[in-house]
Amino acid sequence: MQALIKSVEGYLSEAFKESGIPARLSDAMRYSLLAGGKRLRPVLCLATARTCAPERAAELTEALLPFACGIEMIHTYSLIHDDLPAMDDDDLRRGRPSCHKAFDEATAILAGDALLTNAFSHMTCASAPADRLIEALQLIAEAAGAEGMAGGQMLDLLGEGKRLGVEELLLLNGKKTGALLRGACECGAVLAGACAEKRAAARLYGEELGMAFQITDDILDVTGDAAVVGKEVRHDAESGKATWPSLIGLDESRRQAQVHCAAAEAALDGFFAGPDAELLRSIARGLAHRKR
Ligand code: GRG
Repeated sequence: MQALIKSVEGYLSEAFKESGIPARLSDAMRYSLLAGGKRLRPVLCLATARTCAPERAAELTEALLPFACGIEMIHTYSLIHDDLPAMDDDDLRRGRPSCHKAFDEATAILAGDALLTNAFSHMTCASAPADRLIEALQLIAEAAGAEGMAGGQMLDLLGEGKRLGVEELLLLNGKKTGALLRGACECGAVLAGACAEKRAAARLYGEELGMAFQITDDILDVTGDAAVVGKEVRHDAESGKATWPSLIGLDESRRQAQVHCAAAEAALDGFFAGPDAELLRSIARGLAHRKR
């Protein structure tokens, strides 16, 4: 995991230094991008690709790094926009002032826009056969777009102050949080040229991980410490959001998180083995106990 994170950090630290970008815009983009996220999505993309073609693991890391880091850029854009006053209105992100607090709202909007758009130019620089690359680009566009994360954010805003049921919350979470995590895993499999069965297993793993991730995020909002979590806590209840703890209670939420983590691990069984499959398993296992 640490080696993959190091590769991701190395790539991201060189991004958006170009002289053609107005300094204030590149400063805001790099401020948020290099603020120390967990880098879960690019790691998932790379580890899934590597476990689909273990004999080419090292070569794949190098070849797919621009794609994996593009996913992190999309994720960072979503956090910047989510923190805006018109959305979740959060002053703290990744342990420091949100982009619009450190800069200003207009700059934060543009930094998010540019990260999302430029992510696609980075992703096209991945070395993979053209048909696989096009399919992966399509998948990640759908995961981030209206059918996926952006659509989930819309449902989230529409749900504020309403008492959503389990089915509605599952749909909302599957789009808002799950789509990009699932997309990262599936794209890794597609880019590595995995067969249909392995691709479906990677997708299911990402889907279950996404559910566990959102449930633990909701739990952390109730039980976490802002200094450790790196963002404001007790925010969901204040903004009238439907969450797992509010719907099924804390204990049952913890149990459900475990259930989804176990299901994520189980999705890998019979399809993936070796060190990268172990990494994917340990990510699923660690999720239920995450502190940030
Ligand atoms: C603005 C289109 C648009 C979408 C926003 C990201 C998002 C959708 C909402 C954020 C709300 C939220 C806290 C969702 C829970 C899951 C989530 C995305 C958590 C943050 O991801 P981490 O924990 O963050 O991987 P780091 O900082 O580690 O990268």
